[in-house]
Amino acid sequence: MTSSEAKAKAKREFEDVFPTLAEEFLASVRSRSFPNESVEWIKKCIYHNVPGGKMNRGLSVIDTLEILKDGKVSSEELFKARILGWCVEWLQAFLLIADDIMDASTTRRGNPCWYKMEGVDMIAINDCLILESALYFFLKKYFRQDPYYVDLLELFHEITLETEFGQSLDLITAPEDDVDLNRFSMEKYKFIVKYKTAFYSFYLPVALAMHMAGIKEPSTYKQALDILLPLGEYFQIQDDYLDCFGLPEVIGKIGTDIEDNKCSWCINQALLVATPEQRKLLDENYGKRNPENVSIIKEIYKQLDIEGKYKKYEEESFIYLSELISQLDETFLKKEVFNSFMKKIYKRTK
Ligand code: DMA
Ligand code: MG
Ligand code: MG
Ligand code: MG
Repeated sequence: MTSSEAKAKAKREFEDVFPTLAEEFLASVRSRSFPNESVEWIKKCIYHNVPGGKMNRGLSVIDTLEILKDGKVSSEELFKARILGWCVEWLQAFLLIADDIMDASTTRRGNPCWYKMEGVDMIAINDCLILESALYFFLKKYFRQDPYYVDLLELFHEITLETEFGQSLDLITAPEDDVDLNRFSMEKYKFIVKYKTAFYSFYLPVALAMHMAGIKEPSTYKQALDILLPLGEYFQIQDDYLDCFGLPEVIGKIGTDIEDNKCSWCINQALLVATPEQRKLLDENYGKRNPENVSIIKEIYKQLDIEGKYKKYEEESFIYLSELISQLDETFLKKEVFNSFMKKIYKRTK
């Protein structure tokens, strides 16, 4: 089997677990004698929001466990790693439903955002909370008897909180109808993305696998964090670049960062080099919903070669992150955990 066939197989086996989880959760709704309309609504919400992504986060739990245990993973452990992988994907579905409402987005994964679906609207707020709660239902069902159950609970709770703090700063730095580009800086940017993205997308999947692998030393988790947070920053910079320069049919979503007045990597880079005239245009046109204002911002990004700056940043990041990984002490961890993550995201276009 070639490595891409092996990858496809691992993905298929991961996906195969999903209907079981969805069914178990729906059965728990039925067991409360809820009318069928409730079950059908929640089912539709689950199938619209949980599967269908790239599943990098979920698959990373399994990949990490296999690397940490040198491939000596029993079929029961593999199954449990897949459950944890899906818990990350359910968490992500919860975060994305809320994120799309708050960012006034229209599409996600090539479909309308959940709150944009016929008859959904603000019911989506409660729906996303249900998806969040579902992951604790799965943790209880499959991990209640394990010595690391409390560690998993604490980890999910803590990482969710870090993400919510990050989303909070992301949003208050981008008020509607109050554009003030002086609020932005690369320092603030890095702070936002560490919290809103890096913890849940990078540290969480690896830390889950580490718990399953029986790793206990807090210093080992710290070692992982010190590499995964910079990797997460790189990932969100890619996301910001793609928001503006990616193809909607490839990334599956239509960018909104300029309209939303977001403290994005692109605007921060532009602010570093804009002439006073360009700065004036940025001030006058950023954070507006009108497509004409947006195209003026994109024109300045073009003049300032933000794309070129991004390509350079991407090359430099790869070197920096590879160096960081190469320095890792492998007593309790393995460089391959991080290199495999890097491979999943380097030069991604979606
Ligand atoms: C995403 O930031 C962060 C979370 C916690 C979902 P974003 O709004 O840039 O994400 P996207 O571009 O996918 O809407
Ligand atoms: Mg968003
Ligand atoms: Mg957002
Ligand atoms: Mg984005």
